[in-house]
Amino acid sequence: MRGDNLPRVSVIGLGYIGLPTAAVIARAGMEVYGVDVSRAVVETINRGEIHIEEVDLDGLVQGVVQRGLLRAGTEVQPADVFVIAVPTPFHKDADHTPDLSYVLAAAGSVAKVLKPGDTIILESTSPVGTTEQLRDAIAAERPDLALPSLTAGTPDVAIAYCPERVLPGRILEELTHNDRSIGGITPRCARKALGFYKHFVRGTCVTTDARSAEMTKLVENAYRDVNIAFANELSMVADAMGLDVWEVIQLANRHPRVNILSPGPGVGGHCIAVDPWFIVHGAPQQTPLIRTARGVNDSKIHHVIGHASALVEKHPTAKVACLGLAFKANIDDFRESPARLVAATLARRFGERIHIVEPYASELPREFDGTDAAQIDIDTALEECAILIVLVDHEIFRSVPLAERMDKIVYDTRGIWSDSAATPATPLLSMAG
Ligand code: SAJ
Repeated sequence: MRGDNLPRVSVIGLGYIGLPTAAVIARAGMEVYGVDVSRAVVETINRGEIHIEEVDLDGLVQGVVQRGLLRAGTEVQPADVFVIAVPTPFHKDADHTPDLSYVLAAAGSVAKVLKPGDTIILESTSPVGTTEQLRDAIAAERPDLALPSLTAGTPDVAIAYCPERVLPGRILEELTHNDRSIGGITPRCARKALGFYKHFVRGTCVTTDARSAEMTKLVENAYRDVNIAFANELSMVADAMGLDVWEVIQLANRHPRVNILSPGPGVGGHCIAVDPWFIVHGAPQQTPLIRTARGVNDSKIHHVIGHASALVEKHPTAKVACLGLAFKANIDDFRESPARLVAATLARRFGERIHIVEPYASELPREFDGTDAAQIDIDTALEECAILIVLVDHEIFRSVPLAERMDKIVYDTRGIWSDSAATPATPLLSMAG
């Protein structure tokens, strides 16, 4: 059971961030009540099982559920600390307007059970000013409580923003060891939240104000997006010039102050492809570089579709295997995945010639409905398909030895098979990512 003097915690949103966070907090001895709108998710967790793929998460959740430290439900219950980890997508309008409806809905349900002394922490990646909006939403519901502001006196509750910055595939490790920026609506709020994170974070926790912490998180992901865009632009330049982009990057990275990232089929996931828009939306006149980087990364997907289509058309009788649908290596997350978009477009264009290899998917996603594309395993692909299009750098693809793909026509958008270029199969063989 929970340790003495430890807070009771409620984690709202039990997805890729919320569930591991809830489990890590519970492991530190705190009693955690997780809340999710999905009854199926709640039932899965209460059985000690998980609904997402993440290294070592299954054993951890099973253990903390068995010890009675983690329970889940669909309604928010009273707690001492509320951690909100719900999605923050953007609307599909031209301005990429942030959609804060999940955050504000969570604020509404927390408001119902809030009591003096409680702490609310928003972890969802959010546009600058969201934590204050959350505070205002709670204030509207609970006029009986004094909420924090820089001008008012001592508040009844603390409200802070503390972004998660964990990498899928390394979430448990990074949740514990990464440094954290903790932004309070007031310095007192930040100190209150800091006390909570100290129970389970080993990295350094740095306090700041809520708006700076919100911006810090957006800046981290926009920085990565801009740098990936540079690599993707280089890959398209290399294609135009007939150069091997992987070799050029490898050579350039030998410079002590150059560290170019890897080109790929575009940028996916729910973070890097989304968060830069929150900065652009907040300061449209000041963000030409961030906006252009988003455009470059999106255009890379169409570049890959064009090259792959040309290759498939050039070999009209060849069977084609698209390797991977996930948005990055070794995970089962297909959200905003360029690989999924490329493969589905090829399936619509070329029908039954297209085969999909994705060890992390039990079935093909909805985009493939109505197409004749079939899901096969890597061994069948190596036996039956003459064209291999590498879209994800899963370890299982990376480990295929040259001997097994010697006679294949390869389009490697991830640069996992640098030795392929030596195979005399087609002029498109060494095509850059
Ligand atoms: N990618 C490339 N080339 C690269 C690196 C990545 O094409 O050199 C692509 C990936 O294939 C993928 C996309 O970019 O499609 C994003 O992958 P990622 O590994 O860069 O990042 P995410 O989305 O898994 O996680 C990011 C991380 N942010 C940073 O590294 C700054 C993580 O720390 C954040 O916690 C996470 O976003 C988040 O939740 O915001």
